[in-house]
Amino acid sequence: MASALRRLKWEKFRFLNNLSKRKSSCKQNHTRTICQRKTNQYVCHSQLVLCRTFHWSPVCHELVQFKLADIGEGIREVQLKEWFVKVGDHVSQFDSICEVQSDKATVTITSRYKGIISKLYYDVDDIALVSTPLVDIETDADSPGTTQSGSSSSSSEVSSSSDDEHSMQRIRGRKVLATPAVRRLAMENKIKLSDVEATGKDGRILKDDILKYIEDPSVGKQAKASAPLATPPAVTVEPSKPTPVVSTTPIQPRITLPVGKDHTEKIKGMRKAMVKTMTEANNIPTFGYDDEFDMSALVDLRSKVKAITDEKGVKFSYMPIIMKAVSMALTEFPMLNASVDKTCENITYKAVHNIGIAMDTQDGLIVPNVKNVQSLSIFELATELNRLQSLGLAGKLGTSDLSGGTFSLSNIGAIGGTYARPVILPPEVSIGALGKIQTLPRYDNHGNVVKKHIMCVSWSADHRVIEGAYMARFSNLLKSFLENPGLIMLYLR
Ligand code: CAO
Repeated sequence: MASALRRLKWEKFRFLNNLSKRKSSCKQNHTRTICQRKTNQYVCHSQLVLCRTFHWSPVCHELVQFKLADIGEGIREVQLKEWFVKVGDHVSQFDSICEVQSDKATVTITSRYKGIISKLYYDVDDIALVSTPLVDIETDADSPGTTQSGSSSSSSEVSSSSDDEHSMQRIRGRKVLATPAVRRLAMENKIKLSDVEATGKDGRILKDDILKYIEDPSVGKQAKASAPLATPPAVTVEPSKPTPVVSTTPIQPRITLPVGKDHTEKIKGMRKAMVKTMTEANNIPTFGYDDEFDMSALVDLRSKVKAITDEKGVKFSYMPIIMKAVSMALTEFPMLNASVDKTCENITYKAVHNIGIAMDTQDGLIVPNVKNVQSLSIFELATELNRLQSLGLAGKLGTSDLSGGTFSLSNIGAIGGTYARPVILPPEVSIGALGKIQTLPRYDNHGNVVKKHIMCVSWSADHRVIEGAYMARFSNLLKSFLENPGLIMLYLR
């Protein structure tokens, strides 16, 4: 009996000795006793670490409040979806405790302590807030979470900003997969997860990977350099929306290709003429008007006529028909085939229709014109257009072909595009741009969706002398000609 009493006193002495060591290891610099005996519990108030002793024993079980760590992506609360443990269960480090769901991700929370679950703080479907306790764990004496850093510093599960850094790390654009406990282990050892080679399922970084990296950091990097990129993405953390990665530094090219030097040259030739004309054009108050024409009938007609003109060696595009129709419409709207003087005091209605065609050549934009379109047949127009086009491409157009225009067309659709904003060629007062003829769905008169060949036409006119309504009426008449090529035959002189 006396020896049993002596043994009990000895155990009490050892326990108090341990307690004083614990006090001195508290990192909060408390000057007074912070772990004090209180209804057979020892409480470190600042860290919420409960050291419970139910009997005088050399083994000190700590009751740790395991808090919901910051799981990144700005998540502040989660819904508890499933518990994997119940009160009384023994858990080891990295064992799954529960699954939580945020509006962005489903996350499995794992234990960072070894011990017995003594309390669950939430029911399934409850909302748990980040930084609040999830479970209490009565830790084993050899629990890694407590022995590694000491009881006074190990209890808080709330991630700091450096935790965030760990939880959001990415490898080559992919999110690093690791449980919060593994992230914390990495953080405590100041290891970047992106430097560690992952050997877990779906590229997950395991505790062993971190430990291996601690032993030999060079292994992780070398392995990573040769690691295949095709590792499948996250399973445990499944972001419903990709998080944009915004770089704050400009991209530096990995390969420096030889770059030429800037060089300056004189603007001359056709381009010099363009500078002068377009600068002058910019002084004209211009309005724009757009419409779409159904070219289906014309596409059909051209395909039939083309075989005949091909036999005669004449390339037959849509332009000769469009030019003829434009000329017929200009006859009804002569103000568009006119010119004004520099001060816009006089307008001259032109007797002939010399229709300029904007041409894209190596030397730049040129606008030769087909003279007397009103008097030429469509086949003659095609022949004349062929001549101007071949001379233009050869850079051999003469002054007579390039001067005397009364109205202009720009078939930008021959290159591509739907709309353009053509610029008037002074002293002319209007110009039209033709978009690409595209196959598009449209409604017919019976409300059925049908396949149509649609071309958008954009007009520009000098608003000092042309009203919008005038231009719209002209456009409507032209539209009726092009949509019903039979009408061209009817009015052709
Ligand atoms: N939509 C669909 N196809 C078109 C088209 C259009 N708007 N315009 C021409 N095409 C077709 C032609 O029918 C021809 O088809 P095929 O090979 O089946 O016969 C093919 O495209 C080539 O036509 P093209 O360009 O040789 O002949 P064109 O008479 O239609 O046009 C020209 C001649 C000089 C207007 C044109 O070649 C050109 O240079 N356009 C560019 C104009 C330009 O640069 N404008 C911008 C001015 S502002 O900077």
